[in-house]
Amino acid sequence: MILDHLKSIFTHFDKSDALASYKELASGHINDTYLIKTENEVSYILQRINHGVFKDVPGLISNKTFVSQHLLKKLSHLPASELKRRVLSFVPASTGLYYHLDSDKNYWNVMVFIHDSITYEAVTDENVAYEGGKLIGNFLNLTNDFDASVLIDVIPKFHDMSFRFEQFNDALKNASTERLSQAQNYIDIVDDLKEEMHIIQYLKEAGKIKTRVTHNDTKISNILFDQENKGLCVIDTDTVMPGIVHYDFGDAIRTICNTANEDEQNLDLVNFNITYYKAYVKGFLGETKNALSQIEIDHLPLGAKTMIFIMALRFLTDFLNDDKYYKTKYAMHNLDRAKNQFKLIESLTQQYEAMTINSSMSN
Ligand code: GN1
Ligand code: MG
Repeated sequence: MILDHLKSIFTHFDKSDALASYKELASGHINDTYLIKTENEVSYILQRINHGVFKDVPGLISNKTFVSQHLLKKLSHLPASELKRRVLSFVPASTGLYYHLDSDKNYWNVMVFIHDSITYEAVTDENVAYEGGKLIGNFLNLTNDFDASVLIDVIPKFHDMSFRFEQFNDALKNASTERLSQAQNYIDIVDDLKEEMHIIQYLKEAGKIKTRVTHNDTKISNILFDQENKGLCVIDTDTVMPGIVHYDFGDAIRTICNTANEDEQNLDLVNFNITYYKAYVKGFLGETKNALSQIEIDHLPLGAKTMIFIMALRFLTDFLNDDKYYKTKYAMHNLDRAKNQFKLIESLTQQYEAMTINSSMSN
């Protein structure tokens, strides 16, 4: 029984209290996440990290605890009650480590739950898009002087386009004929976009785009808002590592400007919301514009398109691989996710000119 198992895991984190109830939070695609409540009525997030995906879990845990420590220092002017809501706080196990390794070789970690916070799977309010941009921009600012050399590459080449194409090409070779034919139209789209989707990577490799500390999973469901819809805290810092601004800008746009959820099957509902894009850009550049070079700013729209594409490509690759990587709820789930992302690219492309960043967008 899950309850008994979670109870026993929790004893390794707090011996003076006990887990009383749990609720699974099923929005993540990789880890198992539970909101738990203890007998003393304290709420925590208890998480089992997928060590098939994350090969060095202790390294991942030290990355995210380092990031929290850095943010705590940067925000130390805030009152303690506010600080607790702005920075993820990890609970050490009785060993002193910030994880527990169970007898099945599973890694668990615990975070303090941030009360009175809201998350979204899709945005329905322009102000939420603006606040999201502000918070992601602020995260990049706050981590700008963070010593990236203490971070491990949790997933090497995570957003490297050539690497994702290699995986896609391997999947094409090994896929079943049935899945290949179901995916054919989308395989053709991938080919058509291939060159354009490498532009940002080439600029990075040529040293024209700076490497920074980035979050790498800035989807809307990883942004906590307070009851007034002000951005509160960026969560899920599992993938924090060196990267470029376009990853974080783009992955947030991917989810904030999609008029539907990431796995919506009715593609008529999936469109790129340019109003939310402009609101997000305003919030984002308000925080970051002095830290970004002109070439970085000029390529933000392409960064958005590239990040949507990379997710489409990864979902399609996993579909061809018979769903080995992402959690799926039904047979066509990964293909539906890929179709959704390709539809979003199509809608974005129709409005691409209006996405060009100009000075009036940031104020
Ligand atoms: C995965 O597990 P989750 O939901 O935090 C994935 C991200 C994708 C996202 C798509 C380690 O994140 O890269 O953007 O799904 N994380 C990993 O929703 O692959
Ligand atoms: Mg994540």
